[in-house]
Amino acid sequence: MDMKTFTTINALSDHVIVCEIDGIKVLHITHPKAKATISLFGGHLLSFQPTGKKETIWMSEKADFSGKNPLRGGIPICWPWFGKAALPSHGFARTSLWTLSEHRENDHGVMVRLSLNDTEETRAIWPHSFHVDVVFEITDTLNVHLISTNTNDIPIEIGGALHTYLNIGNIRDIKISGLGQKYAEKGECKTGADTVSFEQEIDRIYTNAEENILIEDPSLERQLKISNTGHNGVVLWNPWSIISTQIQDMPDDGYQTMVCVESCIYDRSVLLEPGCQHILSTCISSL
Ligand code: TA6
Repeated sequence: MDMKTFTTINALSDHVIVCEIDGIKVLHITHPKAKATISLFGGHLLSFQPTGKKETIWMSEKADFSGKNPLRGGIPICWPWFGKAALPSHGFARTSLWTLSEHRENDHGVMVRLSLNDTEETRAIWPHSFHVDVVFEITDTLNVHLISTNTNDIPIEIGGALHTYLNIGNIRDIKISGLGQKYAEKGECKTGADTVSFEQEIDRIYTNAEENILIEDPSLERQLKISNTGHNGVVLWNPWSIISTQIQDMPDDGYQTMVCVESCIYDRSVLLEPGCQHILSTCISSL
């Protein structure tokens, strides 16, 4: 991200500074292993760049930092549901203000933990108490863990996604493997090829992905490796040209340099017993 657009507020440590953009507080992390930015609005990672490598994450230059709408790009946190299981679409976590609850650093990198608890506002949308943490480990790889805790005395059903927008050279050139062959698209179950390339909109939930998903990106001369856990599906999304022009906070040609590969719990399929936790994770490395 272009840090010129941010105003520095204060330093929390050698490697973490707090900045502000349009009233939204952002943590800017610079470490010998990597740099990253994380917004407290949405608990949202905006960028991650391992040292000596190109930016991993795609962020829309038209993203709306007013604090009223979800941020387009980065890693939006969809929670406590994915998609239109209820309203608002993708849940309320991505438009909530998270608090910084912990940060630590050593020679390997920086760890940041943000937290979210229920409020009167969230209970009006979803009538449960909860505690959610998102832990970002910024090292030469990026690890993100979304930890949901049921603080009620009844079981609750949760879903969600780490809706990662990856930065790619050109959507027409990439090839993705490791997604498996089985997917659901527009409500239909289908079987596809082992390797996916793009020539139109794709919005699928893969239900049998392998441990490692690989993106071959010849224009950026790299491979991205994504390993997800705690999920029951991997969402693959690129809106392509027509939908891109309909998405207000995305440049018309934005679809050419992004692809979403998401660690997803669809259908609110995690039943959390009282006092129990669930961890949804994604780990992204640039090879
Ligand atoms: O994860 C894919 C998806 O659910 C698509 O269907 C598409 O709508 C996308 O997310 C973006 O959703 P948003 O609400 O952020 O515009």
